[in-house]
Amino acid sequence: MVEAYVHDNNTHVDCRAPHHSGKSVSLERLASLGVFYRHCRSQDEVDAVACARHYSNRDEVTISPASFPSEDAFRDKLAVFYTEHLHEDEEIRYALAGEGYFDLRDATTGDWIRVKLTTGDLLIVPAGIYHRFTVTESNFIRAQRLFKDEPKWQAFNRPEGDARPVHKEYLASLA
Ligand code: KMT
Ligand code: NI
Repeated sequence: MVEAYVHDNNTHVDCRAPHHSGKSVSLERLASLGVFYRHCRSQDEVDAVACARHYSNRDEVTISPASFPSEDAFRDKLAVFYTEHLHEDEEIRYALAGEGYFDLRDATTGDWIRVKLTTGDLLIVPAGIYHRFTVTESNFIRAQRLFKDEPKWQAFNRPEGDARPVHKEYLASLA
């Protein structure tokens, strides 16, 4: 079962720690934010989700100290991923190995909802939602990133993202 819970917002502790507040979050609450989780036992299952949602592109990424030229480069990348941001396209993330945390901002309550992805976990992140990412204390994840069209890497940090039409549309979809 996927682990999803409210983040404790403790900024004195490294982002890779669990930050469990003690409040767990249901798949229904995730779905109400437009975030969908499922476990896929095979690549075929991932492909079926991607096909049904008209995805046409994907790549693979490894995030660990060993996959960067230096410890500083690794830290810099983590800092970028962990900065609250949004994208203009829906994206799927699928954990091939290792583990990571996706934090999704609940726009209604302001909570950060943390979802732990381990091998075989797939997450659908809607366009326009504020989020951030980190590896866990294991410092390693290999993941597939699936895109609807050409990869749109551009990230709009908060608060610049507030003005993007995609964010307004996302908020309207919650109402
Ligand atoms: C994102 O959109 O923040 C990411 O894709 C993070 C890295 S993917 C494991
Ligand atoms: Ni992102």
